[in-house]
This record gives sequence, structure tokens and C-alpha cells, in this order.
Amino acid sequence: MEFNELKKLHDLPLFDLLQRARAVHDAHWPEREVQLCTLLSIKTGGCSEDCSYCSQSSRYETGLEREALLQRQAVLERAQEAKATGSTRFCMGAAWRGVRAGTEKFETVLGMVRDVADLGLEVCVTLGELGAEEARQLRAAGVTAYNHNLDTSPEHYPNIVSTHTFDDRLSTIHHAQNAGMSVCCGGILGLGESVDDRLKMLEVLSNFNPQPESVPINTLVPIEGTPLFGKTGRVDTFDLVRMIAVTRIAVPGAKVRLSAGRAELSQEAQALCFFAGANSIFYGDRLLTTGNPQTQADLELIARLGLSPQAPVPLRHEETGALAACGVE
Ligand code: SAM
Ligand code: DTB
Ligand code: SF4
Repeated sequence: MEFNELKKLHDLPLFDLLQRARAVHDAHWPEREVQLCTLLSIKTGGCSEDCSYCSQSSRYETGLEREALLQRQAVLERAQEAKATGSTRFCMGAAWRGVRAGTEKFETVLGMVRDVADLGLEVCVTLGELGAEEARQLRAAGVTAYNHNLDTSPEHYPNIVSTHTFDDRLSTIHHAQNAGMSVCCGGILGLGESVDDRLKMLEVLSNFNPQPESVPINTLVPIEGTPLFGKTGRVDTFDLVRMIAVTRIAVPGAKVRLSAGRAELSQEAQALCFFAGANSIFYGDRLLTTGNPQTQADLELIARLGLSPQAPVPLRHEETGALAACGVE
């Protein structure tokens, strides 16, 4: 969708916007389900990049303890636990600028992907920059979706990161899509951006062909020691709800994931986000390096709203890869 259309939607009276988003949601997602995704940081901290919100950049003193790449067996155990607690998607994140085919660490990650896919879980990875070959190998190993966020508008991006560019992000996304992988791509609210920046980001990602399979909407988790800490105010809940609603309309077939920052939201605010079109959450008491609501509280909230956790995904077919498992054509 074009910026002007997004802007018109965004600026509607809130209830008119919600009504529009609800109609789109019902047409595409009649099931009343919330997807539960578990995140695991497989390599923590020590990242060369300077993303000014991130606890894992080696440039900032955030007090985070670095951790080398986890062992394959340890990751498999965490994925088994995630499945046992009702997750249907397992997302592995690494604090890397990018990955290279043929390296030992990349081979290890491919093994992790195969293990998790064999459990019948959707597999998402977020490893930084990819080239064509890395993307091909990840897809062959069974990745459902590659997560690579745009984070903000092309104009605001250089204020947030200097070690890579917005175009670098787009290039990785193109490699992932050319290899036949779905893309999980969203952003962060609360980076000092304007509403127009948020909508410009949405304009770019809603014009991907194909559109992203999922769109994570994060709000900044302020990390002491990072440049953005204390520089931006809390994101207004109604602004978050508006962004979710516009995303639902602009990317109707995507899972819209209410992502980082959820621990700061009341149950009522989360309910409004689900009403506006969010249908996926990170589930489990940790994100990558910060906290998340307790699993029991999430299950209770979902039940109180008359929603249900997304049904477990069917086992993937070898030929079609995990794309078939998550219902993406
Ligand atoms: N290094 C890879 C990359 O940058 O794509 C993968 C890991 S990175 C931590 C994944 C995403 O987490 C970022 O793109 C950003 O959207 C989100 N994120 C990181 N720190 C955050 C924070 N403090 N608050 C909200 N979202 C954050
Ligand atoms: C996404 O959009 N959000 C997740 C996941 N994709 C990788 C990461 C959130 C990280 C929040 C801060 C932290 O825990 O370090
Ligand atoms: Fe590194 Fe990713 Fe954090 Fe940026 S967001 S510093 S690339 S881990």
C-alpha cells in the first residue's frame, strides 16, 4: 500500500480504524487463534553492529553476559520444551552481523534448523545478513521464515544504525525471498521516529512481493547503556494499537506479532491489540535478553478473551518445506 493510503487509515477516528481492521481480520483469520512462538538466543552479545537500541552490541556497556553459539543438543532440548508448553513456532536469534556458508557456525545452525523442523515446529531464524547461498541452504534445511526487521523508515534508519544500511537489510530480504523462504519482517516503535516514519516502514514492507509471512511489531525495551536509553518516551498504547490495525489492513494475510514490550502492557491493552489484528505473540518468560510475560498469565489471558492458542502445525512435507506447514502458498 502507498504511504498516503496508510496515512489516511492511520488518522481515522480510532473506532473507525478498528472497524476496518476487524473486517479484514475476520475475512483472513476467522479462527480466533493466537500463534504462540518461542524465542531462543542461540548466540548472545558481542555483536559488531551499533544498533542503538540493542543490548547485544559490543559497542555499549549494557552489563550483558556474552554467550558463544549454543550446542545443537541444548537447542533441541529447548525446542522440545517449547513444543511441550504449546508453542508451534521456534525462533532462533543470533547476535551476528551476518553468516557465511561453509563456516562451522553456519553448519551448526543448519543442524539446529533440521532438528527443530523435525519436531514439527515452524522454524524461524534471525542471523543477520544473508547472501543467496546462505538463503538457499537455510531454506533446504527447513526454515519456515527468515526474520529480518526493517525497524524503522529508510529516512530514520541512519539515525539508529551506522554499521549497515537500510538497503543492506532489503538485500538480505531479497535473498531470502529469492530462495523461496517466507519473510518475517517488522519494526520497533519508540526509536524517536514520527508516525510518518512508522508508516513509511510499513509502506516498504507491505510492498514486498510476496508480502511478509509475519510482521513483528516491537516497542522499544529500553536498555541501560545503549544510546537510546532515556532518550525516547514510552510508546502510547493507542499509537501501538493504531499501528497494529493499519498493519492488519496493509498485510492482511500476515501473522501480526505483538512482540517486544508486551511485558509493559496491561491485559486490557493487549486485548485491544488482539482486537486490532494482532494474532501472534512471543510466548515464554524470555525474549532474547529481556523479560516477557509468564506463560501461565498468557494462557489465562487468551482463555479469558475466548481465544485459543493456534493449533499445532502439521508435519512439514520434505518437498514443499515448512512453507506448507504454516499455510503460506
Ligand atoms: N542480529 C540480527 C539482526 O539484527 O537482524 C538478529 C537479532 S536482532 C536482536 C532482532 C531484532 O530484535 C531487531 O531487528 C529488533 O527489531 C529487535 N530488538 C532488538 N533489541 C530490541 C529492543 N531493545 N527493543 C525492541 N526490539 C528489539
Ligand atoms: C523481533 O521482531 N523481535 C524479537 C525477534 N524478532 C527476534 C526480538 C526482541 C528482542 C527484544 C530485546 C531483547 O530481549 O534483547
Ligand atoms: Fe547486532 Fe542484531 Fe543487535 Fe544490531 S540488532 S546490534 S545486528 S544483534
